[in-house]
Amino acid sequence: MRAWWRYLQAALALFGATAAQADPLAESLGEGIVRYWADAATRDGAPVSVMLAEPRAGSPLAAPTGVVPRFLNGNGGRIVRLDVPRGATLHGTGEVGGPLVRNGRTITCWNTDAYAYSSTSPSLYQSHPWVLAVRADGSAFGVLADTPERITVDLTRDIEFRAQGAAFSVVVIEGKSPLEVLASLSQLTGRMPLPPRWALGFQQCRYSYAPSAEVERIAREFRARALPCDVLWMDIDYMDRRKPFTFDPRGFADPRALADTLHSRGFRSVWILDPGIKQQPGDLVYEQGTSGNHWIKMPDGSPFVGNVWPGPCVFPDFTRRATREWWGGLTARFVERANADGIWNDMNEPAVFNVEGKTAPVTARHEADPELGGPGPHSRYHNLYGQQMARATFEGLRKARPERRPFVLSRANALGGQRWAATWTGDNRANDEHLHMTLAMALNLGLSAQPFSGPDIGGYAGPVTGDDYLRWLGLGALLPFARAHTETGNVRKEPWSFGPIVEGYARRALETRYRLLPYLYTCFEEASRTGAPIARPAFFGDLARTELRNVEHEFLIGADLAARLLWAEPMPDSPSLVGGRSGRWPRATVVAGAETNLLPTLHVRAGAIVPLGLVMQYSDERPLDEIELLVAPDANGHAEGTLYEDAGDGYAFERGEFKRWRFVATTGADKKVRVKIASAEGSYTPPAGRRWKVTLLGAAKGATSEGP
Ligand code: NBV
Repeated sequence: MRAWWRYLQAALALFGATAAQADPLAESLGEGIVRYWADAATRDGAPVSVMLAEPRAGSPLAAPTGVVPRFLNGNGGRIVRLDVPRGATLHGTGEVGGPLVRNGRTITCWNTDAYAYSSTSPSLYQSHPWVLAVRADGSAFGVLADTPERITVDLTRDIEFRAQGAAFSVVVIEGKSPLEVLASLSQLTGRMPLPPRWALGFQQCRYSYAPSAEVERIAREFRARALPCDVLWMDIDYMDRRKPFTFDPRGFADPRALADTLHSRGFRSVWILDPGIKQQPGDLVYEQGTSGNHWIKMPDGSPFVGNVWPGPCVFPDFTRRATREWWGGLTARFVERANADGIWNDMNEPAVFNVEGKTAPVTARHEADPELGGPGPHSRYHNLYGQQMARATFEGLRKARPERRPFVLSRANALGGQRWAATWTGDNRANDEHLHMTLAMALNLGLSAQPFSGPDIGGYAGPVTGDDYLRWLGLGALLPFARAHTETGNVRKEPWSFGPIVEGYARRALETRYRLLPYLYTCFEEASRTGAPIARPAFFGDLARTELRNVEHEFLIGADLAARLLWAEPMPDSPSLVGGRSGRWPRATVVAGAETNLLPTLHVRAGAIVPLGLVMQYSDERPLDEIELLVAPDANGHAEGTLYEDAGDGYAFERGEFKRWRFVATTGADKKVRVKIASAEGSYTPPAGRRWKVTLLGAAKGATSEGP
């Protein structure tokens, strides 16, 4: 052995690590995607990959990636390190508190019930062992540690993964831009399916609206006050003694009648279902689960029992297909009884009360199918528990109602779980720290393959002032998942709870979302097809301007619309994508009367056309017979834009029943802006009498225009 090698080994040993080998084994998973293993023996002995949507055999490598992982062994664990190029900013890492730029941060992927967490909590509800690095020149690479097990992602010096469990590979994705890397990531891990259009509407929740008369009262208030809203949520108090799949015989005696009333007023309903099933001999679900061998077991073969809402509970082993099918069937019968429109999976880390670690013991046993790696301990399957529960729920709904798109919200999840559920950022606090980090959290989820997320608008824990409520709502109403929620016993947080002035602005914030729905739906469709995030960091708007990398007071919705949170600007002259006099992001007024520093301003990219709909009280209140095209011509008088539309639910769009309109605007020598339909792909028939209205922005404001 050469002397320098021995010195290196000795030096590494001092830090508790030893070099395993200089050149890892590399195999291609597609263009610019390389899977690295410590060596062939590790690869051959490693458990099956579960972070990728499909098992993939590697093929011989064409070109290595710009960064190559180094596999080290130390202190009985596994360490993988990658260099971070100078000036690169790091993002992603899934659901994490704190800033958008993750350089210097450390997190541990271990799904945790993190009530009232903080910006430095090491583990929240979801696991995404994934880092997106954006180099100073705007090119990007991503690094995925392909393991569901507990793993620490340490970005304090470079990119370092540390884990104790089974061997895993590291997948590196190269791209000319972050969007290109995210396209490959979603190709590997799966994409969010196109949700039903109503799920893009505003949603109101509380722990809990109960009894059913209270739910109806909330529905009436929304409509009487002309506050747009699509969905009301049922939290655990609708249940009979908090047992999943039951209804409180007094408060929710006739859930179907409630759903009918809600539907007649244009509301959908989403109902919560937790995984813990009360250990109660004679109880139908408990008996079925026991005879079907559906519970997670202890090493001695007895079911694992943990305390949650209903008391001592057993927990379905969602790593088994048979158990997922059983649960999917229970869920399907439940939505039939309640005529429910969507399902909310909560407590699925799984959360367990009054035990160390607040979850099942790592030694508990799962009878996982070979597809997930076969029977194994909870230490392997913990981070997949919520994901597989969401999968069971989604697949159950899909099977029971093949003509409807399922809507599932899941608190716990893992990379890849975007295929089955949307998410929210858990039990946040109604304080400044959370108000400020909410955007970064939603953005980093979007940079981790989960485009469909948002916070508890108004904050889950603690009271909120009217002004802060408006800050939450203005921001939240522009994020992909827009639901207000708060905990039991907290102050009321409906939009009318803070007096008429706040209510007036709240109405404007909600109307803004509804005006944006056609554009938002276009962004959702793009996300479902390409993996592009819906909410994007401001720096996506200009990758060359590295000073934008940590801008958290502005963000993009798709590529063409930017929002600016005036209240979040760190200093008056902080770096800004939309500010300055360049006119590159002219301001758009989407709803009149929304002028307050508490609500975001909106800006359209010069060169873009953004389609707007009409203000509605719920997303399908009336046909979209008028579309307003916000046209912001660039310096050459040119602009382009897209609108995607379809029936809003069902799967006819997969058979071509959609319409993808492409608009092009040009400016003539007469200064007139002419907007034309450049193409109209698909066979969906838009509402009869569709009108197009053109509104010019920026320098073109006031010029004459001609619509399509
Ligand atoms: O089901 C009650 C709550 C729910 O409102 C919240 O959104 C979840 O994050 N749930 C947690 C369980 C109890 C938390 C204290």
